[in-house]
Amino acid sequence: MTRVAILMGSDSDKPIMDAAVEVLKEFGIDPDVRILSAHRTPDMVQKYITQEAPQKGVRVFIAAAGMAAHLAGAVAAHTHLPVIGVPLEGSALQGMDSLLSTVQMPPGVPVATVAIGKAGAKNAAYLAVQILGVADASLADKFMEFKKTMAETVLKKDKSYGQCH
Ligand code: RP5
Repeated sequence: MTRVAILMGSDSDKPIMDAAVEVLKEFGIDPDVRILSAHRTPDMVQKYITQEAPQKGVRVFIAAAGMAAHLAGAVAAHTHLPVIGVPLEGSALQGMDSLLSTVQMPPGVPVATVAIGKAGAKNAAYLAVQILGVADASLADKFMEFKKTMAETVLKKDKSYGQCH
């Protein structure tokens, strides 16, 4: 059983999406990671979303793809659960193509789209944790602890920078 599924359009997306897996693991979530493509394996995407994922207890989907990135939209077409889209680089258009094809969803079929590339992969995982935290107080506490540590790290850097100048 797992509460988060990470789908990516190709194994060439994996080096970037490993960052999302890492963040989720820091919060004690071992995601179901699959290579499924909206264009190359459309039937498998539908089968996974409607049959396999519900059996595994998935509550949030993260879908990452590059180029004409329709994976997140295709996932959103088949589920009532929240879908986070990660646009990836890799084409002549440096990810602008995937950003627009992921974010520009029609009304009624939202995809929560994060930044292009690795920063987006990490934020997709953080957002999934925040979504699950709505109904899981211990996960919400862990997220607040993470924010506190992040702030302390910045303050520490500020302090050491100040001493150098
Ligand atoms: C997309 O096309 C994938 O998500 C990937 O980012 C891109 C290129 O795929 P490969 O040709 O590397 O398999 O569907």
